[in-house]
Amino acid sequence: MGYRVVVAGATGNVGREMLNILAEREFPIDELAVLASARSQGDEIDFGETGKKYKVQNIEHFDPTGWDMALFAIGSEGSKLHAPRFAAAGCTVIDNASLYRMDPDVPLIVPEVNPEAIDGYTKRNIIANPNCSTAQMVVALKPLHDAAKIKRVVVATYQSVSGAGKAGMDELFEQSRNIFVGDPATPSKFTKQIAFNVIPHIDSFLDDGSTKEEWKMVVETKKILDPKIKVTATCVRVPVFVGHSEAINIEFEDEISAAKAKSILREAPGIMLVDKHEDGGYVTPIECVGEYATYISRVREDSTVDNGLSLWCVSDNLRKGAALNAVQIAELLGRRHLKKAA
Ligand code: 2RA
Repeated sequence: MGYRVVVAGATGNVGREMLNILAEREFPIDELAVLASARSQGDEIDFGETGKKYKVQNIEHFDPTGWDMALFAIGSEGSKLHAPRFAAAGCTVIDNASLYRMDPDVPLIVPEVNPEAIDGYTKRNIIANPNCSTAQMVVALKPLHDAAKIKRVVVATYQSVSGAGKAGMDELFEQSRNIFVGDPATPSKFTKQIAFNVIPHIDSFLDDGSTKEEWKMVVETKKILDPKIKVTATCVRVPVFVGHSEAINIEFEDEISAAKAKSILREAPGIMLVDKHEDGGYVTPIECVGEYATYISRVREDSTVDNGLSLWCVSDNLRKGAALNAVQIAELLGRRHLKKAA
């Protein structure tokens, strides 16, 4: 006996990965509904590599009554319109948008970090999935925080264009091709040329000069891991198709050596430590595509502060940063709260 599951936004980068991962992990599904906007209604979509195909239904006309859970990847505007309607009909919404993340009545969950917080979902029947750059960082920070208490984090991100959706990927592809054939590389989705360039700007600017993407890393880390941790972030878009990278510097209350940190990370859930002091003895975004793990490399002591460490962290932003984490939340919800499947 399984669940009646909805995937909304199924034609986008994250929605497709949600379907792939539900199939790969053999999530117990009795019935699946695949939704998107009116534009995609009637399109056929693959359910991972199961060979099954589903017709896309228009979310506007879908009645969520009797459905157990809905994985949403439809952006904040879509979530605002539809999440309350699904939740009120008894269908638990696992939402990838930023809209509800900081709502005190909505748990913000990374299953390796704060699984117990999911119990609060009954207040609104909505569970939020964190921002991609936060998700992989808190997976890396959690076991180290448990060991030596983190005081402060300084992070610089190197975020792939798939974080900006299919349009971002198309823009990198087209600009690269145009540059090779001598055509203009005009920006449209991004604010400057992204091919052969980097852009220190993701999401909108805030009054203090930071960006919303940077703010998300600060407030979401506090909500998921510990409100006492100070975080300062610089978020940068780079010409990589899939896979976000982060250079993370951490200051701890207690002493922790690089060797100790590595032995902790080696055992930690969701983490793969690849850290050899030789050419290529670290992970780059290309190698993390299609994988579940958050990869950690370059763990070293930072002698410029007391109890400091620096490390490199890479993960598939469409998977751990979005779809995989959402499916892991669905699994957690099933285990802890829904009685049907094992
Ligand atoms: C990005 N944070 O990479 C977004 C995706 N969630 O732009």
